[in-house]
Amino acid sequence: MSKAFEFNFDGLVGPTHNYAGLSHGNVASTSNANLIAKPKEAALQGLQKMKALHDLGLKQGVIAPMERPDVFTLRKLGFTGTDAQVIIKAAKQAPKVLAACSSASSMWTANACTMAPSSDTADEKVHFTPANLANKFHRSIEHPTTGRILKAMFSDDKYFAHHPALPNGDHFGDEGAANHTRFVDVNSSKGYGKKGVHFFVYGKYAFDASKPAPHKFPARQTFEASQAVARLHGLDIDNVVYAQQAPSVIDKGVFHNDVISVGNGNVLFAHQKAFLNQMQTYTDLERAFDGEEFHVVEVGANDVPVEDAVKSYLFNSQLVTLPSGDMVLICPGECETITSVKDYLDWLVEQDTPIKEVKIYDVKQSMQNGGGPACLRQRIVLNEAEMAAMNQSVIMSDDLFTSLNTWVEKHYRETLTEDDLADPSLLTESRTALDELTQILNLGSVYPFQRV
Ligand code: SUG
Repeated sequence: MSKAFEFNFDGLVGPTHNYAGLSHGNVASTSNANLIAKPKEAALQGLQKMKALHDLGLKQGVIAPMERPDVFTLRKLGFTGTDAQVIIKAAKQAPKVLAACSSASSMWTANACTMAPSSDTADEKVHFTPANLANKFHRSIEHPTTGRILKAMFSDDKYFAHHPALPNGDHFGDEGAANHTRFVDVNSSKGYGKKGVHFFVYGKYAFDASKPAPHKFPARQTFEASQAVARLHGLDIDNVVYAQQAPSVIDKGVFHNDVISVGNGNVLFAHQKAFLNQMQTYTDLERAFDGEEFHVVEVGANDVPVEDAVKSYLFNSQLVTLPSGDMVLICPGECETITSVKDYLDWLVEQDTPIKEVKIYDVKQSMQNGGGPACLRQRIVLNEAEMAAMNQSVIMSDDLFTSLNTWVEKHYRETLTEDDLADPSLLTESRTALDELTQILNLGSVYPFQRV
């Protein structure tokens, strides 16, 4: 098999980016509710990060946002009339429902799906399962369009297998790659294309109430959902490790595992309090790695308290391997302003660990809703044949970067508040922008308004 590469597919921030306090358990989302959002700045910040990683020699792509406000969902909830009337009525009768149907939350593409590379699956195809995001209404309405966008990016069924999202409801709550990491020895001749270890982290058991679970905030990912995704993707059970997130850290605001740990290649970078059975988790990963070198870089609670990890999003950094073979941690700006984290990072790069460098990017607009650099990207591993077979228009390049910047400048508002969501012209603006975007990215008619 040919060499495989890891892409980061970042979510393009949609034109309705706003702060509506929709995510109970996500401290940034609830504490920044009603802040004035800057959609244009948010989208440009995201594009800058994509371009920076592209310029580092990494493979970078882009995932289109959702159609918002979602009048189709509002109609299912009983709002009638023209599209404008639906929005005006929803704004009057149920403003929080309108806000949920207007969220630009699909920008956090770590939650778009879970994927498995062809090296790891029984039928040797690349598998995708969009996440049902069942725990949050505003996110649970993403997966049908996400599934269509993924199919428009990876359409050739000789190489790509697409599953529908898991059945909806709390029992099979699935948050996608935010709770899934694939480990692999990238130094082999196959690069990311060697058979990897799939690490699924869940917050609770759905069918066994006697097991530990958080008390204050919801556990979004269930053990049963993780198992279902592993089954659907045809993974070899010897190459799958499950671990439970510590309920105590979920109750401190760690709503996804990617807020407390991140992995890449043969390295796990994790907080000391991340997992319910921390030592067992490390042992299980080492065993699945089958005697090959595996590194755990653990951050002690005395160095970085969980609260500082949540505020800084230290673990929502992207851990990437540069073409030189060195690993770099791509951190959000907030890691520089929280003293314990800054001191830790200054110390880390002086140590003998696989993490050689730290780079800081400003994604503050996303951070204020609880989304750091790692939330904004979905990792997709493809070999050369699969890369040739995919939609080439979604791959980042100097030209695409220029087109997308021009597109954002043309269509996006400078500011947006929750009250502005009542304005029906936001729908027209958003659809005009997305119609043009589907042409830039060669996606076809993926949006509901393009399919009526
Ligand atoms: O699902 N925030 C998102 C943040 C997702 C972060 N993703 C990862 N950790 N992978 C969420 O809670 C806030 C929207 C609002 O309140 O307006 C929101 O949906």
